[in-house]
This record gives sequence, structure tokens and C-alpha cells, in this order.
Amino acid sequence: MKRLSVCAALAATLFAAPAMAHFQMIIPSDDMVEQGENRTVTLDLRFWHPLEGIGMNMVKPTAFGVLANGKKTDLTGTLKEVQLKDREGNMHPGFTASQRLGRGDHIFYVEPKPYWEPTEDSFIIHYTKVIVNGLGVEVGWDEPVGLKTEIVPLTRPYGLWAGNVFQGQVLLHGKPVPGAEVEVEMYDPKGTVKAPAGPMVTQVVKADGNGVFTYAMPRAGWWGFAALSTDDKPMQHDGQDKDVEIGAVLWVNTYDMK
Ligand SMILES: [Cu+2]
Repeated sequence: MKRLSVCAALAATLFAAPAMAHFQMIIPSDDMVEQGENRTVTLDLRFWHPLEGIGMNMVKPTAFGVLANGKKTDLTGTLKEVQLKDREGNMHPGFTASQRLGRGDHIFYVEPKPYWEPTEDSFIIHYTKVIVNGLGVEVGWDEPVGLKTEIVPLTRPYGLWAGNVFQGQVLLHGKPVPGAEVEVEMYDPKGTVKAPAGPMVTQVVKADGNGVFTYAMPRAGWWGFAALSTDDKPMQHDGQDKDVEIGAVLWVNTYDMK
């Protein structure tokens, strides 16, 4: 079980972190498609430890699609499996897809298959979104997709500078989650960040009584926000009921102000 060894190794050699922060990721090749630019955006889907660069294995998701101009389109059939190399040189399956964008905001979302995580004795399902603006028409980014759990942005989720504050509202079954715990981590594909201590890898903020959280992003790059809940229904693993961690994950990009 490679997955077990990867996560167990991280747990043992790094730190007794409160959570080993695996994040479902959807990273687009462009988050603001402007007039005259290539309108075809490639999406990179992976299940990853974003700052540490350690991969996990993704299987074909339950659902992958886009909400744009008030309409949901299923894109599951466009997914192509790829092998992704992580920082330790191990290969992990992930997926890519390409989509030509029109005007307006495009909310790409994925519902992965339940992932059994032995080190946490639970399943994990991270409902994950990323928003790509099409041709300057800034309409739709604040709409919920209607996922079981999701983060709805209060800050426009593109066109952000490093140092900006980001605010979102955590929803579970369409209702705010007071006091939701949100894990925050930067994607560091080149391995440029050195975390001086375990708690530096994954930041933690709590939502207020309306499920609203706030975080200031200190550096340019992609930032992932994961609000974790436990599903009301368990799932069976080897004939036993196990918890299902359902995460609402959102990715936003920030740019250096040069
Ligand atoms: Cu992991």
C-alpha cells in the first residue's frame, strides 16, 4: 500500500500535525482569460500535499463539471488520466481536462470518489472548486454550485494580489457552518518554501458564527482553502462503519504586485 506508506511516512518524519493536509486540487492553466488570449484552459486535477509536494493517488472522480452563465455542464467524459511525479520521485495518477471558455465566470468543480485514508481511519471526499474568469465579464463567481459542502467566495476569487485578504463562507447542505475549521495551504510546485516548523505548513483559521472565514495570503501563488466536516452518514470499510470527512475546498491565485 503505497498510499499508506506515503502518508504514514509524512506523519512520522514530519510532525505530529493535527491533520496531514491532503488537498484535492484543480489548478487551471489560466485563471483570467482575456480578449486575444488562448481561450482553451487546461485543468490539472491531483490529490496532493500542496506545500510539501507529496502526491497521493486519484481515481476517476464521481463528478467533474463547470457552472457558467447559470448552467451546469458535466465534463467527466473529458478527463484524461495522467501520471504525476511528486517531490520524492513517486508517480501518482491524476487527471487533466481542457475546456474552451466563453464570457463570464466559470466555476469548475470536482467530486472525487471516497478515498480511504488508513492513518485517519476515515474516508475523505473533498468537493473542490476553482473559478476562471472569461473575457472580463465578472458574473457568476459568487454563486453556489450546490455541492454537498462548498466554500462560496465573498472576495472575488481572481484578480488577487499577494497580501490580499480572502473571505469565504462555508456551506454544508446549503447552510452556513458556524465555527467551521478551515485549513489553508499554498501550492509550492517548485519546492521553494521552507517551513521552519510543522504548523507552518498548514495554516488554520476558524469561521465566525455565519461560517465566514478570513485569511491574508502572504505570497504569490495558488492557495487552497479546505473546510472539513464529518458527513452525517458513515461508509463501510472492511465491514465496519467509518467516518467520512467531507471537505469544501477552493483554490485561488495571487500575483506579486511589481
Ligand atoms: Cu495524504
